Amino acid sequence: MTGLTLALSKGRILDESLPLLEHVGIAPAGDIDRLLRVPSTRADVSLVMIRPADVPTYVEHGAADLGIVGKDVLMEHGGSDLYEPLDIGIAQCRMSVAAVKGYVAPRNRRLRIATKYPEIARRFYAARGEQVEIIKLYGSMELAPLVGLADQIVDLVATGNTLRANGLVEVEKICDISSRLVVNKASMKMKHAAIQHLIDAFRDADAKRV
Ligand code: PRT
Ligand code: MG
Repeated sequence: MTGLTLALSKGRILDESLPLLEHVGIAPAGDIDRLLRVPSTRADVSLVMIRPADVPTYVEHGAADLGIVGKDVLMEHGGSDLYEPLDIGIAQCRMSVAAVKGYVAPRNRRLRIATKYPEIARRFYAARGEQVEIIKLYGSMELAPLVGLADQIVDLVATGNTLRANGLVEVEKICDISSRLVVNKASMKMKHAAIQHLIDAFRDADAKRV
């Protein structure tokens, strides 16, 4: 039997992954709040719980055969050393530029952009020929324009409540974001039948979910 290791993104993606996994016949068989490695109710599938930003690395290196991760993380990670066969449609949001309501762009200096996604931001502004200064943050981007750290932020928006609550407005959407199934390239060859079966099951589960 070919065993498969599936990497799950901890946090909000995990919350939305579990019901989908159940449709696929996979449930954790252990305490996912404490254990980093958990067997599943399917003898051929084991689970590893990982910080979202680390999922592409685990899958690229074959430490996990498959993973579930946000498109934002994949775009920021860059490269194409893994397959991305399926949009599983969970944890939907969008990547947007936001600024203080009524904000006017400075004329005498470069725009300052605060973000957890420097690569996505760099590509976005470069594509429109704007030279900007990018300030890398690890969270609470919404604060940066309020205290003069940045002119704009590049961040995820779902309901827009966080922006509104902080007096910010969405200036422009960069792209839509959802979670993806990713697969290690060697595993796709070596364990093709088992992985294809799982991809099909996820596709079915997503179709039935609505
Ligand atoms: O928190 P930690 O550093 O451990 O990891 P993480 O932030 O990467 O994990 P987590 O659990 O926050 O999950 C992030 C993943 O969920 C992202 O990679 C996205 O793919 C997905 N996702 C979907 C979101 C949102 N929706 C979302 N709304 N991630 C973050 N947000 C945040 C956003 O950054 C902003 O602060 O929620 C706020 C906006 O939400 P609204 O509804 O107020 O607009
Ligand atoms: Mg978070």
